[in-house]
Amino acid sequence: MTPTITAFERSPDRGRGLARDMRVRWAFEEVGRPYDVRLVSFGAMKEPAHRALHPFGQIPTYEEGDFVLFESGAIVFHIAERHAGLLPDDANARARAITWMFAALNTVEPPILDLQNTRLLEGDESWFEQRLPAVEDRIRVRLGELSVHRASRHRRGE
Ligand SMILES: N[C@@H](CCC(=O)N[C@@H](CS)C(=O)NCC(=O)O)C(=O)O
Repeated sequence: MTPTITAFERSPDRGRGLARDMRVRWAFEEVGRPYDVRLVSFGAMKEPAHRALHPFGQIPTYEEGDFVLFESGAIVFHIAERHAGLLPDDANARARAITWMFAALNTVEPPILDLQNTRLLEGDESWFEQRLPAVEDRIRVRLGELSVHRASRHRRGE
């Protein structure tokens, strides 16, 4: 059965691909599997029918018959576990790949999201200009840590 995912009917980023259905679409493309997309409006996302699929009334969701998932990371992981191409077979290499998946979602994404929320939701606040540099700096620090890690692995020939 072809799975169906949900995506924004009207994207706040005007279709630039920043919504989290992108990572699910990307995973499907990488493993060469077909999928259907159901577009949902902001209103419909908060209705009981959609909340039955996603407790927080968000996208993306994943449906395959009666089987339903939410959370983009869990959906990508599900696709990766069922189809070759995204996760290595070797157990340790697989665990390392999963570690990076959690790191992306739990450690790298939060400061970036904080910047997006600060700009979108707090732009009119009197303290916005004072807060912004600290928010931006946390992203720089995190991305800097990634660069240092990559460089040290490169030096070790890994
Ligand atoms: N942690 C969730 C976040 C889902 C999420 O924030 N989705 C956004 C689109 S990228 C959404 O539906 N926003 C609308 C809303 O929260 O009302 C995931 O990775 O799937």
